[in-house]
Amino acid sequence: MIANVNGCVLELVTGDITRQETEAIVNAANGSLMGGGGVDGAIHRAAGPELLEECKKIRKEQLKGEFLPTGEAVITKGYRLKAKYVIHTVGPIWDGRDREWKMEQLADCYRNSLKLAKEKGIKSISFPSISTGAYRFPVDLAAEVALTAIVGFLRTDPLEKVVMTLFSKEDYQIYERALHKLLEEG
Ligand code: AR6
Repeated sequence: MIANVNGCVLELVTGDITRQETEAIVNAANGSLMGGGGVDGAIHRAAGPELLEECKKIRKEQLKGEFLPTGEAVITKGYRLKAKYVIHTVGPIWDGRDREWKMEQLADCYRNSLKLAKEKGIKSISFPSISTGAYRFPVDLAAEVALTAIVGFLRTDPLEKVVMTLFSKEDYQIYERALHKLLEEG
């Protein structure tokens, strides 16, 4: 599905984000930035070991040894990926509690990644469905939060292209329904 938001192409696709050709792809990382499973593992494998080296440097220098807080984002190069940059963000872990706060943190992941992309002059970016794998955020709620945050950002600050790369047909359909609903509401 393709929508136009304030002159920006917003596209939903199914597929593997490591193969996306947008200028940047977003990684659903954890605060350590040291890699992991899911999309994080796939991105590190496809980018090669230099990615972990740069993440270590960011932990040490930019974050002074601390973890990257939930909802925040940092940027590295893409190394062996087609994408020139990887934006790493940390989604909230869903445990059914603090629902509003977790939704806000998830929205922050999208807003802060887009903000960082804008600051770097990046024109196209792909997101995975942050927090809906190992972090167990319900996909229908995550779709609503993600798309509301993206559309809200683009309405004031458009890029050329934003892609949501969904890993399964089921997730794609959930995001498609959520985007239709959001655009109908205006
Ligand atoms: N391309 C696109 N989407 C993918 C890919 C891929 N190659 N691989 C998985 N997904 P998850 P989280 C989907 O678990 O929930 C890691 O260990 C997946 O099907 O990757 O934010 C980190 O280090 C799901 O829809 O991320 C953290 O510790 C979505 O990506 C933790 O998992 C997110 O699933 C983060 O958990």
